[in-house]
Amino acid sequence: MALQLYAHPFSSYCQKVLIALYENGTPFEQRLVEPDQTKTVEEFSALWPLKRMPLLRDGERTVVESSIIIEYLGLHHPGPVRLLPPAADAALDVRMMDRFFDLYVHTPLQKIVFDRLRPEAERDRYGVTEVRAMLDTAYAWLDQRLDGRHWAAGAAFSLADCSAAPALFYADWAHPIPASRANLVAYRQRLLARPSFARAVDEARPYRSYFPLGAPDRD
Ligand SMILES: N[C@@H](CCC(=O)N[C@@H](CS)C(=O)NCC(=O)O)C(=O)O
Repeated sequence: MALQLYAHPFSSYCQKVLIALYENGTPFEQRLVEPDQTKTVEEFSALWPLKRMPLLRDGERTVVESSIIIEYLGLHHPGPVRLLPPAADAALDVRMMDRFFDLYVHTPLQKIVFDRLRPEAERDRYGVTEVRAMLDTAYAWLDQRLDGRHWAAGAAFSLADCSAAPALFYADWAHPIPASRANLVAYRQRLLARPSFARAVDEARPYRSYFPLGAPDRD
């Protein structure tokens, strides 16, 4: 039975896993989680009451959390591209950068986006100011980290880059990366040029109107 991915093409955490699947040409069936797909939404909610995409089904096994799904794919459905290095110490660096992108780029980005979806009177201006400051700090740290590096951790494209690509893509829309952070700007461009991510970005194009802050007219 084919792997099934409950996901939406515009969702950044889903794109993180799509990149891993596309890197290895792993066959899977996408189950589109959209409000009008009621049967799929019901299945998804029953499988994972927390209702956070993506969710992978492998036969009777359910795997959640994007980083865990990518590690699971590497263990159970490996392909030519290893997204975690075999050496445990090198893998730690990849996992650290994966955590960095999720916690200090992706999480603040989501706060800005979800805040915009609230009724105006319920918005959290203080919280949004705080996470914008966190993004500024994260951008500054990443710019230094990326000095002389091609990918986020080690020499090869990894789980950390799967995490970075959609997080930086949308973070730059919500809170632009200053041109002065040249290493980070160049890294975001390298990610956009990676065929696996370019494909995910293309598949998400029809949904750009979903971006609550208004998508800019660029990638
Ligand atoms: N930590 C989770 C985060 C997943 C997540 O936040 N997914 C978002 C889409 S990008 C979601 O399902 N949002 C639905 C909602 O907030 O109701 C992961 O890594 O998979």
